[in-house]
Order: sequence, then C-alpha cells, then structure tokens
Amino acid sequence: MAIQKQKPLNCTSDLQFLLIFIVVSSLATSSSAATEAEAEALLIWKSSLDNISMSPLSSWIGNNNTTCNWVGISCNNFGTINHINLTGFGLKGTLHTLSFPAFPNLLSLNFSHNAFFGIIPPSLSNLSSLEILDLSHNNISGSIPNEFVMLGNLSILSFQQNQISGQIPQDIYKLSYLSEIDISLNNLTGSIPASIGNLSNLIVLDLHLNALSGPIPSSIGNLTRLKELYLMDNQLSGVIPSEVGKLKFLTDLGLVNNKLNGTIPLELNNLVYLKNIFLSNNGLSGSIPGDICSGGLLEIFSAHTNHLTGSIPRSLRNCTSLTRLRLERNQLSGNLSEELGIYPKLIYIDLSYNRLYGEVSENWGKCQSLQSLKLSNNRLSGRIPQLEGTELHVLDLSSNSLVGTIPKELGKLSSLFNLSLAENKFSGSVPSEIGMLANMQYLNLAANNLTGFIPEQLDGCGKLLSLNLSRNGFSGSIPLELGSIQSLQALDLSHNLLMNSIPAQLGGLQKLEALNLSHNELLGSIPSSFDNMLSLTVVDISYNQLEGPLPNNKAFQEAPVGAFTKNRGLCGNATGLIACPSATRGGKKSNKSTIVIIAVISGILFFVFVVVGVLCLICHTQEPQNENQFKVWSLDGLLVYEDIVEATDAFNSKHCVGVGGTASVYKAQLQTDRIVAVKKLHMLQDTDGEAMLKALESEIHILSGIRHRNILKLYGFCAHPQHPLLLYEFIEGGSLENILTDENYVSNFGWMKRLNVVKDVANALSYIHHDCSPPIVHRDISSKNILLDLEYGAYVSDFGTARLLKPNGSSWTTFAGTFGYCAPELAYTMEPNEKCDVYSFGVVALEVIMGKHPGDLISNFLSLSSTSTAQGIHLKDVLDPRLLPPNNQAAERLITVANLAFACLRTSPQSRPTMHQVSQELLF
Ligand SMILES: *[C@@H]1O[C@H](CO)[C@@H](O)[C@H](O)[C@H]1NC(C)=O
Ligand SMILES: *[C@@H]1O[C@H](CO)[C@@H](O)[C@H](O)[C@H]1NC(C)=O
Ligand SMILES: *[C@@H]1O[C@H](CO)[C@@H](O)[C@H](O)[C@H]1NC(C)=O
Ligand SMILES: *[C@@H]1O[C@H](CO)[C@@H](O)[C@H](O)[C@H]1NC(C)=O
Ligand SMILES: *[C@@H]1O[C@H](CO)[C@@H](O)[C@H](O)[C@H]1NC(C)=O
Ligand SMILES: *[C@@H]1O[C@H](CO)[C@@H](O)[C@H](O)[C@H]1NC(C)=O
Ligand SMILES: CC(=O)N[C@H]1CO[C@H](CO)[C@@H](O)[C@@H]1O
Repeated sequence: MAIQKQKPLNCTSDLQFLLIFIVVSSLATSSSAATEAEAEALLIWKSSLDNISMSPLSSWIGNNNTTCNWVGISCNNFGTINHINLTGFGLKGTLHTLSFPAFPNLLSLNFSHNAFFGIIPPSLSNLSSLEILDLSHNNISGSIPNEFVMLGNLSILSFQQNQISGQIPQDIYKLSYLSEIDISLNNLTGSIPASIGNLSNLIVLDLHLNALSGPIPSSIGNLTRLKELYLMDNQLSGVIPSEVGKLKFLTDLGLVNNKLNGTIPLELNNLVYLKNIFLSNNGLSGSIPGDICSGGLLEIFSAHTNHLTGSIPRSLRNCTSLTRLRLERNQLSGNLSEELGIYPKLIYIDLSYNRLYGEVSENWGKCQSLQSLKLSNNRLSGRIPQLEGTELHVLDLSSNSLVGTIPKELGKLSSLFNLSLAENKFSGSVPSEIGMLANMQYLNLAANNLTGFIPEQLDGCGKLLSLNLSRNGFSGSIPLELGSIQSLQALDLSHNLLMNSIPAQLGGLQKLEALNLSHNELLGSIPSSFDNMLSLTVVDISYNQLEGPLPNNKAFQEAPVGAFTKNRGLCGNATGLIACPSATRGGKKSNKSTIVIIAVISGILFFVFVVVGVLCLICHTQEPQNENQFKVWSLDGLLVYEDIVEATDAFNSKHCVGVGGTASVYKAQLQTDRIVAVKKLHMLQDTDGEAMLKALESEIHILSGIRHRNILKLYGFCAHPQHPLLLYEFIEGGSLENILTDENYVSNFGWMKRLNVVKDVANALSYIHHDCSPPIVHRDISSKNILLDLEYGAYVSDFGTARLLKPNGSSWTTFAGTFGYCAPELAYTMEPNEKCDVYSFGVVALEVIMGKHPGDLISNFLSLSSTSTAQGIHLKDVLDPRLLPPNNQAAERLITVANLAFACLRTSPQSRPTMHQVSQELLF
C-alpha cells in the first residue's frame, strides 16, 4: 500500500486562537451610582485591611458616582449594591470593620478563599436582604453569633474550612428559607439541634469534619427535600435513625468515621435516588439492607470496618451502576461464587477480612473497568479465573484456600502493580510471563506450595519494590538476573530449597533495605559485592551452608546473632561470630605494617577490579545487544509506520504532545496496545535525504542499545524519507521544566523527590559517559529534555543532537544545545566533550533545587571564583521558596547537591568533576 501524502503538520493552530483572544469585561452594571453610605462603608473597611489587600482593591477609590464599577461590586437598577463577590482576592483583615447596616439591599456576599480572620460580627445580621453568604476558606474563628438567625432571607450558607467553634445555634430553624448549609471543616462542638428538622427547604446539609457529638436527631427525617447529608468525621453516637428512610430524594449519605452503632436502617431500601453511601469506620452491626440498589443509581457503597454480618445482598448482584464497593473488615459470610454479577463500571472492590467462601467468580474477569480486586483473608477456594478482560492494577487474593497453578495469562494484565497470592495452596512453578508485568511494584507469592526454579524473567519487573517468594518449595539457584532489578527494596526468598552460591549480582541492589535468604541450602561465601549495598538495614542469612567472612557492610556488622546462626562457618566481627583467621576482611586489630600492606594489597586489588570492570563493560556493550525490538521494528518498518499513521490519525494535531525545533512529538497507542511517543523529525528540504538517513540509522542503531532506567528507551526508527520517525517509550508525566513551572505540581514535588531527580540524571549521564563504549555525549541536557514519570522518576531524553564521541575526536558540524545550559567554552570551541554535559547538569541541578533556571546566579558565581565551591551563597537563598524548608536530612543532601552543581559550573572544563564522580557523591 502506498503511503498517502500527509497534510502539512499544524500543531500550532490552537495557539493562534489563543493569540487573538480578547478579554471582554463581564462586569455588567445597570447603574453607575451607589449610595454615599455604601461607598463610605466600603472605603473605611478597605482602609482597615492589611496592606496586601490594597492592590486587588485598587479600583476602590473616588466617590459614590463610580462605586458600582468597583471590582467585585455590582448594583441593582436603583443604584444600590446587591452583590459583593471578592472570592480569591487574597484579602486579609477582619469583618467587624465593615458597617453592614449600610447595605440594606445586599443579596449576596461572597468572601470565600481569602485570609479573613477574627469573629463573625453580630452586626452581619443587619444585612436584612441577604440570601447568599459565603465565607468559606478563610480563617474565621469564634462561634456563630445568635443574631445570625435574624438573616431571615438566607438561602445558602457556607462557612466551609474556617476555625469556627462553639455550637450550632439552636434557633437556626428560624432561617426557614435555607436550602444549603455547609459548615464542614470547622471546630463545631455539641450536638446537632433537633430543631434542624424544621428547615423544610434544606437540600444540602454538610457538617463533616467537626467535633460534633450526640445522636443524629430523628427529626432529620422531616427534611424531605434533602439530597446530600454529610456528617462524617465527627463523634456522633447512637443509631442511624430509621427516619433517614423518609429522605426520598437523598443521593449522598456520608456517616464515615463516627461512633454509630445499631443496624443500617432497612428503610434505605426505599431511597431510589441513592448514589453514594459512606458508612465505614463505625460500629454498625446486622446485615446490609437487601435492596440498597433499588433505584439502580448506586455508584459507591462503602461500609468497611464495621461489624456487619450476613451475606452480600442479592440486590448488589444486579447493581450495574456500582463503581466502588468496600465491605472489607466486617464479618460477612456467604458463598461468593453465586453472589456477584458483572459490573461494567466497577473500578474498586474490597471484600477482604470477612468470612466469605465459595470460588472467585469468572464474572470478575468480565468487569472491564476493574482496577482493584481485593478478596484476601476469606475462605475462598478453587482456582484463579481468567481476569484478562479487566484493567487490574491490584489483585490481592492472599490468605484464602485457593489451589491450582498461577495462570500465565496474569502476564497480560499489563497495568498490574500489586499482586498478592500469598498464603494459599497454589502449586506448580511461577510462569515466566509474570516477568512481563513491567509495572509491578509488589509481588507476594509467599507461603504457597510453589516449586521449580525462580524465573529469571522476573527482571522484566523493572519497577519492583518488594519481592516475597518465601515459604515455598523453590529450588535451583537464585537467578543472578534479580540483581538487575534496581528498584528493589525488599527481597525475601527464605524457607525454600534454594541451592548453590549467592550470585554476586545481588550486591548491585543499591536500594535494597531488607534481605532474607534464611532457611535455604545456599553454599559458599557471601559475595564481596555486598560491601556496597548501602541501603541495606535488615538481613537474615541463617540456616544455610554459608561460610567465610561477613561482608564489610553495616547491616551485616550490626545484625543480631540470629541472623547468621546455623551456617557452615561464617566469621567476622559481628556479635556471636568468631573472628576471621586472616585479616583480609572484617579484622580490626593490627599494627601499622599490616595496615600498610592491606592498603597496598587493596590498592592493587582495586586496580585489578577497575581493569576487569572496564573490560567487562566493554565486553558487555560489545556483546550482541538485545536488538529484537529494534530489528523487528525496523524490518517491519512499513507495518509499524502504518500502525502509527492510524494511531495518530495521520499525525493529527490532537495527538501532538510537543513541538520542538527539530521535531514534533505524538502519543500513539499501537495495535499491540503499547503506548509510544513518536517523534517526527522535520526534514530540511535541501538536505541529502539518503545520506542523512544512513547517518541517522547507524547512530540510532547504537542509541537503541542504551539500556538504563533513567534514559528514555528508544524502541526503533522508521526510515521514511519524508519524515523519519523515532519511537520512544512514552512517559506519562511531563518534562522537568513543565513540572517546575506548573503550580499544580510544585507542592507535590518535595525535596526528597527533587534530590532523586538530580540523582537519576547524574546516573544516566554517568552511564553514557563512562559505561558505554564508545562513550556518548548528550550535548543538550536541559530541563526540557528530562521527563518525569508519575512517581517523579527521571528519564533523560532527546539524544537527537547527541553524537557518538569517537575516542580520537570527531568533527562537529553544527552547534547543538539549549541557550542557558551551554558550557561557556562552546562559544569559542566547537569540540564539546563530556564536560559540556557536566556543565549542563550543574545548571539543571540548581534549577531543580531553586525551582527555576538559576540565570544570573551562574554568571555571578563564575565571576566570583573559577575553582572553588559556592562561596558566599547561602543555601536558603537559593532553595525554591514555594516549598517548606527541608528537614535536616534533606538540607544536608541539598547542600551536597548545591556544592556539586557549583563544581560542575566551573569555567575551566578540566576542573569540573566527571559524571562518575558526581554520581558517586550522590549515593545517599
Ligand atoms: C456625580 O455625578 C453627578 C451627576 O452625574 C455630578 O453632578 C456630580 O458633580 C458628580 N460628583 C462628583 C463628586 O463627581
Ligand atoms: C462564591 O463565588 C465563587 C466564585 O465566583 C463561586 O464559585 C461560589 O459558588 C460562590 N459561592 C456561592 C455560595 O454562590
Ligand atoms: C488562623 O488563625 C489561627 C488562630 O486563630 C492562627 O494560629 C493561624 O496561623 C491562622 N492561619 C492563617 C493561614 O492565617
Ligand atoms: C418532625 O420530626 C419529629 C420526629 O420525627 C416528628 O415528631 C414531627 O412530627 C415532625 N414534624 C413535622 C412538621 O413533620
Ligand atoms: C457455592 O456456590 C456454588 C455455585 O452454586 C456451588 O457450586 C458451591 O458448592 C457452593 N459452595 C459451598 C461451599 O457451598
Ligand atoms: C505440594 O506439592 C507437592 C508436589 O506438587 C505435593 O506432593 C504436596 O502434596 C503439596 N502439598 C500441599 C500441602 O498441597
Ligand atoms: C441599624 C441596625 O439594624 N442595626 C443593628 C445591627 O445589628 C446589631 C446587632 O445585631 C443591632 O444591635 C443593631 O440594632
């Protein structure tokens, strides 16, 4: 099939609309004058406010001829003020300086989202026409004054999120027009007045997150128009009054986190509009009303952590509207095989910690939206059904009596990140397909009857944090591939039949904190690579056949005796062990000459290690790489190309996620369901297409061999003559630059996450400079080219301008790089080397901790000194002011990063550290 000529790419068309955007003032005023009293009252009040309030109210000047045009003010046809809306103006001050009697015609007063403090002044009651009062999201304290109930026309009242204390006024029932009360997130005490039942127009009652106590008054049943009732997070006690069943329009019922007991009233069966029911964390008993989904609108039913008994009602079986069902931690019983239907919208279900029996129904596999299925700690039997039809992220079937093998089809659940099948009766071997679960973080298969080898393919679970295979019958060796799961923090292989020696590769698990290899048949000595496991804190290697010295590692040195017992012959200076015969490792006491000898020996050893290490790396990188993907993709170029054209609707701008000088980037979901980022290169008209393609291709061949977890994976290349495409791993997140400038992300991007980003980038650069042969220089490190995933893991991307650095130097034709990140020497030499990347890294590291490009700070620093570290610059002056100050540990590390960054910015390339040195310094 011939490829049709594509429409010219136009990713920027949306921007053009933005440019011709015209701001239209929406402040319609029907009259230009307000009364003199109103204008005066406002001006007096303004002058009482904090200074920060002056600029938002700068239009509040002059006389009453202009008042109706003041910001936030609007007037009625008779020239008096009827609405004041100052939402989110950043105003600070009190309310009692505002003379409320001046506004007899005011209908709405909206002061939400400011910093008002002090009490609610009793004179507020002078606003005799007021219908809407919104003081939410301020810092107002004191109690609600009794005079308040004189606002006889009030319909909407919102005090949400303040510091209001005291009781709800007994006379609140006098505000008979009230349709909405929101006093949530305050400090109200006392009980809910029974008189509230007289507010017959009430539609919303929200009192959640206060300190209300006492019972829920049964008069609440008189609120026959009520749709939303939120009383959660208080200390309410007693039963849920059956009168709730009279609230026939009720959609939302929130009673979570109280001290309610008794049963869930059967009368809820009558409420056909119910949508969300939250009853968790109370002391409720009895069974769940059988017809709770009678209206067919129920979406969320949450009643976990109560004492509910009986079975899951049949009405829930046909409740196809359900999205979340949480009944965990009750005493529910019954046969689960029959009780559940197919829920097309169900996302989350948790029935753990009950007494359910029967089988895991085949129907679960047909719930196409299902992301979490948690059935642990029940009495389920039978096998795992087919679940490929779901979107599962979490599957927890632990602590049941399930049998059979672990189905290899689980490997198709590509979103799965938490799989727990522990404490069942599964048998057979672990299918290697589990290794296809690349998003897996927690894998727990402990305490089953699993046998065979531990599959080496588990290294495909590259994000694994915890792997627990303990208490099974696994045999064979520990696969050395486990050593490449760099994210691993906990590894438990205890109580199996594992043999042979511990692979040295496990020593590469730099993030491992807990290691349990006890109760196996492991032989030989503990690899010396374990010396470098800096995160390790808990170890247990007892009950094996191990011998020889303990590694020189704090976790081993400080472990209790029990961690080593019942081995063949371990030695070292840990408690309970004999000292090793020779002083090669672990020995302490010695005279000076042995120290010198040790130093010399270890020097030589180190040298040998380095040489061997370097040779290994060279061998390794020259080994045929795993090029399957690359080959497949490049051979099938046409096919993949068509697939991409289809997935991007022929490069439609709606799939475009970024445009740069040399390329546009699209997000494409291929037919294999893989999501890739497609980079479409802009080809210049006058370049020699063929030659350019050849050059690109050979370069890409080598780049595709880079495999590092902090480097964006290049999957392949389509050598299309008009627009060559590069296919990359798609990272859901954004560029470092975007995240640092987006206020929505900044507060979540705390110090520890930022330190990790710096570390990740350093590791990636160290890898391409020092572990690749030939070394690769990136040439364009900037915050634009560093992508962050949703967990703030960093990926260096865009080697578009990188060229392989040939050992004998190479000619550089064009200058690459981003302004503001380029090393100064690039201005007069065209031979960039690794040290340019080091410089750019310094800029990025500062940018990460400052929250913005360091700009002038660099030139100031460069003129200050050319060799030293950051003299005269205080850490607190450079830290991102949008975050809270760091704690001690983070502060210490930030100082390290700042000093390193300044070292990287030294004018003379020779005096900058190497990326290897930098990444070593960042090993915290
Ligand atoms: C207010 O407006 C009236 C009529 O437009 C005018 O006569 C009067 O001078 C104005 N007052 C001031 C103080 O500008
Ligand atoms: C107050 O104003 C804000 C912003 O215009 C609006 O979102 C909010 O709903 C208003 N409050 C009430 C009670 O109408
Ligand atoms: C709110 O008021 C309390 C005292 O009433 C004070 O401690 C607190 O700092 C205030 N918060 C803000 C954001 O102004
Ligand atoms: C309000 O509720 C109480 C208690 O349920 C009841 O005795 C009373 O008759 C109700 N009042 C009205 C007006 O319905
Ligand atoms: C549960 O129900 C299924 C289907 O009706 C039935 O086959 C099974 O025997 C029941 N299990 C128990 C333990 O009663
Ligand atoms: C465990 O598996 C072995 C071999 O498959 C079998 O002989 C044994 O009975 C199983 N034990 C349990 C408790 O299921
Ligand atoms: C003019 C007027 O109505 N003033 C009232 C304002 O509110 C206070 C407190 O409720 C009353 O005491 C005033 O009489």
